[in-house]
Amino acid sequence: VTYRPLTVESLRARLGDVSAVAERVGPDPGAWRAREVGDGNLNLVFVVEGPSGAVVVKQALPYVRMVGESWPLSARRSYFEYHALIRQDARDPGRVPKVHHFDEAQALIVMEYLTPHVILRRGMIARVMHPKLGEQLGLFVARTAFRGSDLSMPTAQRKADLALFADNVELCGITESLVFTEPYFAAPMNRRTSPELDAVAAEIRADVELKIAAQQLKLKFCAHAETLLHGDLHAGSIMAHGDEARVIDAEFAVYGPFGFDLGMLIANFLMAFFAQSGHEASAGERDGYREWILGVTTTIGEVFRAEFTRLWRTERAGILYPRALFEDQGQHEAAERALSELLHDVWIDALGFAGMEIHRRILGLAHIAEFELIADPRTRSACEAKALRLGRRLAVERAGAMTSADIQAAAWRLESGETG
Ligand code: SR1
Ligand code: MG
Repeated sequence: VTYRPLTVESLRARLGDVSAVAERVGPDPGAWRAREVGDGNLNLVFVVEGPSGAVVVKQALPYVRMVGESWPLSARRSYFEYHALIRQDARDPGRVPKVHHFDEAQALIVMEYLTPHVILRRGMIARVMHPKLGEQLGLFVARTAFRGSDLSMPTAQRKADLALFADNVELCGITESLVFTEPYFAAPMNRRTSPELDAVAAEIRADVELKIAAQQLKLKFCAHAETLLHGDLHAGSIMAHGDEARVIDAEFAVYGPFGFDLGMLIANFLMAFFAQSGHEASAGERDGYREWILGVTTTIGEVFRAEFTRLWRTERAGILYPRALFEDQGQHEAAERALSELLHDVWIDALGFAGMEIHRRILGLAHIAEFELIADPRTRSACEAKALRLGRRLAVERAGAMTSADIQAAAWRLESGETG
């Protein structure tokens, strides 16, 4: 069947005989109500509701939605998203939406409707706190990282997955260009939201240390196929309600370095921290919320470390760091040392990737609502400039392995107006 994009009008006729939808929404498509709710950069997303319940239908378009048909993009990304979702659900059960149905030819996935969950970005603009957010995200990143790697998987299966996701060339290419390259030269698609940032952007483009760091990190991203990444784990890829967080939008999935998802995630909280002054009625009003955001970054790092450690001790069945070399010879301390050295390297990478993510969200094509919705350009660019400074430090000084406490202190110093 030829691929055709769905519309609100055509959806009932086209999905009426899909039992996975009828079972959850109701047997009579005439009673279904559909609305398009996609506000991301790439896809169509429909909520379909009926007498029995609701589902989400996500369909990939053959182009980049935020740019238009002038930027073709294979709808096959839906295939990678489907395969990533089922793996993530197996590795951290319940953290991603349940897949009800996948139609490869139509590049569409019918999945669980998360309600009343809200995209985390929106929540962080509205000052919403989620008590278990850091814990749940730390667990997700640790479990998917460990269980998608040669630390855990049978190696033939890991290699088959490596091959499967290696085909996700186009989305991977977006990350390679948009995250690691374009922010560091005058790329045609780059955007800055106010001329106040021109000087900082020029400084960044001329910054040799930073550009070398960016390419070192790009090399890691391209060539260190350590685990199956979510690949786009930002605050728009998380939905939350109360004490439940869910991770969505896995279409950028690819094998890459352990620290990539962790770094991207932490960067998004740091940016939300710096955006707060653009959303508060009076200076300092949101200090408690700022504390909460930074606390989440610390929790993510701590929980990641603790869970990765637990899995190292209990699930290390893959070809890497085999027990035969350590525990089976009574060398338990050596296994712990190997773990701690690995975690050190992962953290350093994560710091670097966090720096890249911050830069590209301010200087590149794809920006974030936390900054974009700050109406006053001077306030907005002041927030962005602080984030850019921290981003540079994270990337260039990553080998110094700043701790979460160091990052918090640096963020507060920048927030209070220090520039050094
Ligand atoms: C052209 S796509 C731009 C960005 O949107 C996605 O969510 C990814 O973050 C990508 O880099
Ligand atoms: Mg997305």
